[in-house]
Amino acid sequence: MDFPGLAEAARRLAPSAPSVFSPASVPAFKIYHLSLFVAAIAAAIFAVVVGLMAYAVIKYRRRADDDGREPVQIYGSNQIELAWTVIPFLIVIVLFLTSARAIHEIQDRRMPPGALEVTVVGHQFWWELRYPQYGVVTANELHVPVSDPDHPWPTALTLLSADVVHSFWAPQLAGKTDLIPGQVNHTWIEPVRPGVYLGQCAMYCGAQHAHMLLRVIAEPRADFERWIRDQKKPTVRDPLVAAGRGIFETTACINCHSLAGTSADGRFGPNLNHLMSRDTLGAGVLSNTSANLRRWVDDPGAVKPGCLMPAMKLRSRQLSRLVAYLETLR
Ligand code: HEC
Ligand SMILES: [Cu+2]
Repeated sequence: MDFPGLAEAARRLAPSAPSVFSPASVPAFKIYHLSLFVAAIAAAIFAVVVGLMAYAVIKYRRRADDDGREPVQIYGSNQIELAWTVIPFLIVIVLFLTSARAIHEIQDRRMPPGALEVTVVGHQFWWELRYPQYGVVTANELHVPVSDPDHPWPTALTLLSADVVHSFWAPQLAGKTDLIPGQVNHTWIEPVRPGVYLGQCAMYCGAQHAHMLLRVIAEPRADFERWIRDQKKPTVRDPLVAAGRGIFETTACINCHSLAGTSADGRFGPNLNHLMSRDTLGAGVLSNTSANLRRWVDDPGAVKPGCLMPAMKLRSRQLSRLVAYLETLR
């Protein structure tokens, strides 16, 4: 049997290489074009300098009929000195003006009314993602709409930190912006192609900094709206997993995690609403399968050494029940 839908979904979900050379979002295009322009000027300077050097080396090489006397020396030439001062100066002015223009276009962009707003809070070693317009909270996987040039729908990001300095960087979508405790920073992305874009904390923040991964899922408008609707639905409460829910609610899980419809309202760890709608666990260290979920809850430090969730030392049966309950959070 053929599953065209699945193949399509796989293609859409396969993340592309997180390279600044394959931009997919409006600010990333601006940065990319600027870097090409700067590289072209640098390449032209390189070619001129190396070309003149090669010319001099070859033209004035030692020859068999050299008479051993020093050639005529030239001292002071206003023309040459003027040329090598004025030309570099003009080049610097051009580089300065083009960079200033790109920075202005990115940093001072006025967001159209209706832009999606997301608050990103950096935590040691995961990303908290809040959608104040919709009352949705999630972690590590940032769903945003694809913007269509006729109806731009950019995403305005407000960047905060709960602990130390982190940095938000999805190379295909925008330049880096730091998340600094006690300071509110802003940036924006505007993907123009659907896809999964990988990102990474770009400021060393502790033991598991390298595993503070981010996935940005840019979806066509309808898919994004469906995702929001699904996230707003109450999490399923299956009576068969009541035992697992009991374990969750009577264990320290609730002090660190929030879960709508339960007594859990901690903010130290990721919000667990619709946990199973995420592709990964632990900010990208594990794919979100039932075996991995069990591994994670059993001993997160074994998977992500130094991460701030302790091993809860549950007995195997308790763990099975708890995981069965978590698996209903679709
Ligand atoms: C001391 C606070 C703390 C306690 C207690 C705690 N957690 Fe966590 N939990 C965290 C932190 C912090 C993370 C994020 C770790 C990271 O990615 O670096 C996390 C991550 C998770 C994740 C992965 C979420 C995701 O989207 O990646 C799950 C699932 C989870 N915890 C379940 C539980 C369960 C179930 C319990 C109770 C048995 C529990 N936690 C107890 C702090 C805690
Ligand atoms: Cu970091």
